[in-house]
Amino acid sequence: MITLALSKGRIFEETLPLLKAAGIEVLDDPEKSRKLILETRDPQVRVVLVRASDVPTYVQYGGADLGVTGLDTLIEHGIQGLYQPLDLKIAKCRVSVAVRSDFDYESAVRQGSRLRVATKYVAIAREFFAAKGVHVDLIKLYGSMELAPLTGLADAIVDLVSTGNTLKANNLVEVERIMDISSRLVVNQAALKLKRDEIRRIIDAFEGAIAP
Ligand code: PRT
Ligand code: MG
Repeated sequence: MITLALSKGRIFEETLPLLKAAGIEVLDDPEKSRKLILETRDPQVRVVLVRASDVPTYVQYGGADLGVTGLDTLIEHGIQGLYQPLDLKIAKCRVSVAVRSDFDYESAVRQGSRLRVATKYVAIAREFFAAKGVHVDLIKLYGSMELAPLTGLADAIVDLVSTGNTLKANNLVEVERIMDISSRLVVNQAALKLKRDEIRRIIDAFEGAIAP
């Protein structure tokens, strides 16, 4: 039996075509069912639904053999014990720095001011500002980062942006692009040895179905 960890929402939706190409059609709709273990057309493959930020943990410790996770989540979790054979080129976005439109980020940086930065992505933010030589106090949040500059909790946020509509709706502007993000296939290293042929078949089918 092969277990694949996915999160509900955009990763599940955007992984479906890749699964189909691998002959692994999922038989339940996670938006309609409360099941956390989903059967697929292939009796040897099941899908488990976990929080997006738990996918690397499931795969690292063997709760799942494979998983699909955003590069953002993967970097924050750390890559130990995870084989990353494929960039699936789905759920694309970027990690950016954003501030209130009336905050002069450039001069704050130029003057060497200490910045308060709220984010869910503390590892990515720490590394980015350290490389720039900007001193920051990082405030860890778990969601609704956009609210932090509006309430005075922080000067800036580090968050995911795709269309930019969320920033615009909250009177925030993107002032730096830190990195481009897409989702990655991650594989448990022990499973790759023990179930080599089955896992290789899935990797190859996914690879053949990735958008150019
Ligand atoms: O909700 P939960 O805490 O369980 O997990 P999650 O929020 O990490 O899950 P989910 O499904 O929202 O995101 C899973 C992955 O999708 C992320 O780790 C990214 O790799 C990827 N992804 C791609 C995105 C986006 N695009 C995206 N736009 N994840 C989140 N967003 C959010 C962003 O945080 C911001 O609030 O959408 C908003 C911005 O969108 P725009 O289009 O208005 O710019
Ligand atoms: Mg979310």
